[in-house]
Amino acid sequence: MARSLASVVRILMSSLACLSAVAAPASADDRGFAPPGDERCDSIFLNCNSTVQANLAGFTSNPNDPAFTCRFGGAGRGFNTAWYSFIAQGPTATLSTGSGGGAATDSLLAVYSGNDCGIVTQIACDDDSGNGNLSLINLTGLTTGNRYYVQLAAFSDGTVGTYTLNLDCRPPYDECAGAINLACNSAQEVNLGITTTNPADPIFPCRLNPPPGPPVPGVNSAWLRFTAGAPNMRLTVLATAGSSTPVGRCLPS
Ligand SMILES: [Ca+2]
Ligand SMILES: [Ca+2]
Repeated sequence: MARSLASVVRILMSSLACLSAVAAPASADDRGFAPPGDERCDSIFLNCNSTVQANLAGFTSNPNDPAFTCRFGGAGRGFNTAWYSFIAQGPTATLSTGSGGGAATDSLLAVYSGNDCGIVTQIACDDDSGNGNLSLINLTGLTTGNRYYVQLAAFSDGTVGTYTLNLDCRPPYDECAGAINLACNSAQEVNLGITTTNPADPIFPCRLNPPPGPPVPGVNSAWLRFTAGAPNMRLTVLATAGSSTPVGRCLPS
């Protein structure tokens, strides 16, 4: 099909999002019982595309916790460390902390690889890349299906409080601004199992048997873009289990 330069192609298939919620950890009590998530091997599972609240006052500091290598002023342990883990859905993910108010103004965040909780390797660490002194990590190079551990702590005793921790697993191509390039005569795999539905996406006017009611966009849209390599082009979609592979071909005019 003929398109102008730098046309953007939108691909649609149906799939399920991974939106869900995780309960906040229980607080430690005065008898010293460790709450879930207080230690790495008892980490709280963090669902993709979810936000949890961590009241660090309910967690304890363990001298055996690994130091935050990124800590402002030099490597060191944080205060009241909480541990989370997640399963990578793709090569990228973003972790960010927010403040629940009060003293919670300065977090530390680190990520470790290692499916065995006893053998972990730090792959990322951040102190202040978020708002103010909050933490933000853009992860790349993750292995789909592998477990990663997240270490959250307060920077100081005076910043122990309630933080939010968000895990965003959406791939960049989930939105038009992150469309991946589909070169002429090539194929790109997009995984519609990890994209999400944006209600602001344009609708497909060509859709067969649309549901009753106002028009709605397709489910779990992914975005690709191409630069026209010839006046006539053909776009096809090949489906594989859980994924689809758009193929762009430049045809002789
Ligand atoms: Ca702890
Ligand atoms: Ca910080």
